[in-house]
Amino acid sequence: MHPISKPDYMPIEELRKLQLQKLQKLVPYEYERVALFRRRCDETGVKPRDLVTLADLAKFPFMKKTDLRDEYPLGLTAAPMKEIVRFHCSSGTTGKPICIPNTKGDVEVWADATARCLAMYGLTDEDVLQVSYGYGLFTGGLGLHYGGEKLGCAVLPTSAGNTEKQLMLMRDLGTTAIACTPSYFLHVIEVAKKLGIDFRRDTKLRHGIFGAEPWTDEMRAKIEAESGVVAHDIYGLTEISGPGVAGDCGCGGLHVWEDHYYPEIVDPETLRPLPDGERGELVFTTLDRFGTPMVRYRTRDLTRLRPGTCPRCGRTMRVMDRVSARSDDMLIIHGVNVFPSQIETALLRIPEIAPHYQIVLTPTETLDLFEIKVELTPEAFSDNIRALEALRKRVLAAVKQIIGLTPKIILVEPNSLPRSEGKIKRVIDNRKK
Ligand code: DLL
Repeated sequence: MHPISKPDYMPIEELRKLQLQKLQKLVPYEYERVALFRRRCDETGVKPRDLVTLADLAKFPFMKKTDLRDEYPLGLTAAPMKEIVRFHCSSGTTGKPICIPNTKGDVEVWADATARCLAMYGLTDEDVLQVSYGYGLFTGGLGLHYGGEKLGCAVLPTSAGNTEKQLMLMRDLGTTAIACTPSYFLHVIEVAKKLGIDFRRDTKLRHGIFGAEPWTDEMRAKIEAESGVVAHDIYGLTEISGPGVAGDCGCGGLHVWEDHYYPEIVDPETLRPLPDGERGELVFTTLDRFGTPMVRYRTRDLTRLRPGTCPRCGRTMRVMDRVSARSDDMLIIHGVNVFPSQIETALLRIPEIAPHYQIVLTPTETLDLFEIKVELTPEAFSDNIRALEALRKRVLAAVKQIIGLTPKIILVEPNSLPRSEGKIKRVIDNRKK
């Protein structure tokens, strides 16, 4: 075991005690310094001293993304500017950005969390880690960079894009692990194929560290089969630090580093806390962040915390299911709730379909038009109309079986849909315009 992983196995009672101690420091700190939080607590009639047990956290008010937007740029900042060493911002999909100032300690804690993920995936100081997440206001690049350096990896900070050069450096410098969005890695695979590069034969690449967007188990299987890497999941969000809040040990879920980030699951409608095992909205309280501390931040991500200790690795930090959906990603189509990940699951079970698709919704005078553009693999692409029509019907049946609706399936040529360097946009909802 790498020394960095030691806290992962902390006995549960010790962990709960530590969490309470940290909360009893964090909550008064936030109350004293962040006016919005103080006002909300006062309106709710709760005081920091009411936090006597971990269960008391449920008495405190929530924070959400609109609070960060409303308080932009620095309304939720708790530390003086001389203690701030870095800003990260996230634009989100609409409107004003959010801005998260980090102290030196915040950056160190975040690097610790990310390094622990990397160690859990099996990386060591022998690894060459190519960081192909974007560097800049987005947390992906710098987050993995600091985590990789903390573990002692040789970090190659390529950022996203310029894929041919990425592949050259990967070969020349012996990259063993790449960190990027799963959708960008799909593009890296394609470009490698075009250049005649076989990852297994021509590179030392063994690990992919993928996150920042939902990706299904079917996508994971496809990536692993095509590239030979082990595809690891990494989760996080700017408001809570960035990548590394949780990672997977191979058990199919993600361990949350609970000594730094305290997770809760709440019912997204009633906002009541739910017990481990039940699915709902993930909420985090940061235990060690002082630049922009968060008490009960609503992530909008839907998942559940698995009860008990991980049977695969014995880490005591709770496992959450992979995040396949955000509550605000849900599409209401013809009155039915549909998550894009359900469509991805259906499509990727069909071998002739490449992992590239786009969901397009357009208003009409009657029912909204619901189309799915689906890219064919080069092998499946042909001018045999009958074969293509049969394939289209199979795709439609697979999608219909999962979502219960009948979209218009449009098979498109290989390489015709947009590719991404960062988070991919798979839904074009013209109804919102
Ligand atoms: O995406 C941080 C990150 C960078 C995570 C690199 C992993 C790797 P934001 O841009 O603030 O931060 O977006 C956070 O992205 O609330 C989820 O909805 C989604 N997300 C992040 N990781 C995953 C994942 C970064 N592994 C939002 N699976 C989160 C599914 C993810 N969704």
